[in-house]
Amino acid sequence: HFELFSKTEPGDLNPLFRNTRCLEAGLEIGVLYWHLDPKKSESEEELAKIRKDRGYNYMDYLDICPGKLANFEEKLKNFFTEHMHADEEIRYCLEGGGYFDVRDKDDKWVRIWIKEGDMIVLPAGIYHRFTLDAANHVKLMRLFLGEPVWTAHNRPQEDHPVRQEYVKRLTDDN
Ligand code: KMT
Ligand code: NI
Repeated sequence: HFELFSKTEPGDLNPLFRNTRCLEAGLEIGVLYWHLDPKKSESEEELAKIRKDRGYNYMDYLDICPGKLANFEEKLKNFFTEHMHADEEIRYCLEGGGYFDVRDKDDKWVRIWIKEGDMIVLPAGIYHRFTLDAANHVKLMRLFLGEPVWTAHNRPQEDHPVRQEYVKRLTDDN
């Protein structure tokens, strides 16, 4: 069963999620979204609560920027190759922006434009990819439940048990 785990009002949603199709897609495919403000202390409390509620004990930062990230081109190429993970992918955008493309239940791309303050959780098993926007820079907080595993499994992964579980949830719900 999926829920859009958001305490924000619809007006607080970023432009992509404000688009009805994308909000519906988010609900159906299990993508979670919050909008926080990295400059406000209330957001630190809200982030702490999300982390506590969902068990996200691990945290680090990733600066994706031509001069700052080793093997920038290669990493971007991998990020933009359609893949899934055996765990949730949790990202909080602190600076800059980028696009998460996720597959909807009809296997069409849905583009999620994240900018400063946007926090997103992609469910385990969802196919997705990522690229930078015109700013060509993003600073992300990466969260994880337990010891982090960043392994990307490139599509196709129809035999992967986590993929099968995800697809089963999608079809059970619809
Ligand atoms: C991943 O698995 O790291 C991605 O999908 C890229 C987005 S965050 C750099
Ligand atoms: Ni990924």
